[in-house]
This record gives sequence, C-alpha cells and structure tokens, in this order.
Amino acid sequence: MFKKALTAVAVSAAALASSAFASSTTIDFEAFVDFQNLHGMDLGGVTITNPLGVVEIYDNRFGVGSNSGTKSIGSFASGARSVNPMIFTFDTAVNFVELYAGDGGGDQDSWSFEVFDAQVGGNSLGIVNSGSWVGNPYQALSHTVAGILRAEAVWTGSAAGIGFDDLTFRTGVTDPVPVPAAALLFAPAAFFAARRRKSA
Ligand SMILES: [Ca+2]
Ligand SMILES: [Ca+2]
Repeated sequence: MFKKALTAVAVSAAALASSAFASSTTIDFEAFVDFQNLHGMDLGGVTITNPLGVVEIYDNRFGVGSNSGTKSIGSFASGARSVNPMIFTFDTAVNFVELYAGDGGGDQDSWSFEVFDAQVGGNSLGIVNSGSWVGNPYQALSHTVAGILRAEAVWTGSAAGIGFDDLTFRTGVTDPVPVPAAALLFAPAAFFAARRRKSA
C-alpha cells in the first residue's frame, strides 16, 4: 500500500518535470476562409510571408488538398510569380518544427525545408528534402534543434504546386528531464507528513 503511494508520488513528480516548460502549437489553417491572404499576419507565435506577398488559403480547390480538414496554404512557383520561399518567422526561438506538404496527387512534387538561427539572415541550422513523390498523401519534414527563429519551405516540383498543412512548433523543454535526487528524497517526506496529519 505504502509502496504504491510512493510510486505514484514519484511518477507525478517526473511528469511535472517533463512538461513544466514545454509548449506546442499546431496551425491547421481550418480557422481561415478560402482565398484569405495570411501574408504577414501574426498567427500566434509565427508569421508566414513570401516574396510575392501571397500566403493564400486553399479550401479544397485545384487539387491542392490538405493534411487536416479541407484547408492548406497554396505554394506555387512560376517564373516571376514565385512564392518561394514560404517563410515561417517565429516570435521566439523554437526547438522543433514540423510541416506537412502535398496535394491531391497527379504530378511529381518535391520540396525542401530549411531552418535558421535568425528571423532575417543568420546561419542555416539544417535542411531536409522530401525527394520526389506524387504529392498525396501529404508528407511531413521536421527539424529538432535548439534556436530556430525562421524556417523556409521551397517547392521544387515542375508542375502546378503544393499546399502546406499543418505546421507544428515547440518551445521549451520537450524531452523528459531526470527528476533531481532532492525531489525524490522530498517525496517520501511529504508522504509521511500527510500521513501524520491524517492520523493526528
Ligand atoms: Ca488543414
Ligand atoms: Ca503538384
């Protein structure tokens, strides 16, 4: 009985330690309306821009498809009318970012995803490439590295374009943190104190 209670105390202390400073945000673009331009809008921790100034919501049209619900942001690159790169600028540094991309299928697509240590300029913290696929289902590319302040997605296919949906990013501690020895020593003391109060 006592052992069970002690285990419960230790487990809850560990859970608190691993989640205390972590914050995760996912943007699925379902809250916006078809054709809405999100360029430069603060979406809550992140702002999306591109050279053309068009970060347009596609609600299940032109085969762009989606990863969640029916909405994504369309990414097209055609000569001067290029939205490459699609730029995700974070208010504060994140240590994980994941982006899904794809479309309704029907042609070959590919894209790259790079992260940087500054909102403008700075140094690359890594780049990953999707390789060629038909665009459906949507595929995720991600980075797990400290100090990400900007991510850039570049569609590199040859026809039409793709959609981006969903975007997830995290700040703070995301990995379980070992519980300090002092916390484990304190837990039984608190347990006995509670027992003493109860029996008094
Ligand atoms: Ca969506
Ligand atoms: Ca395509």
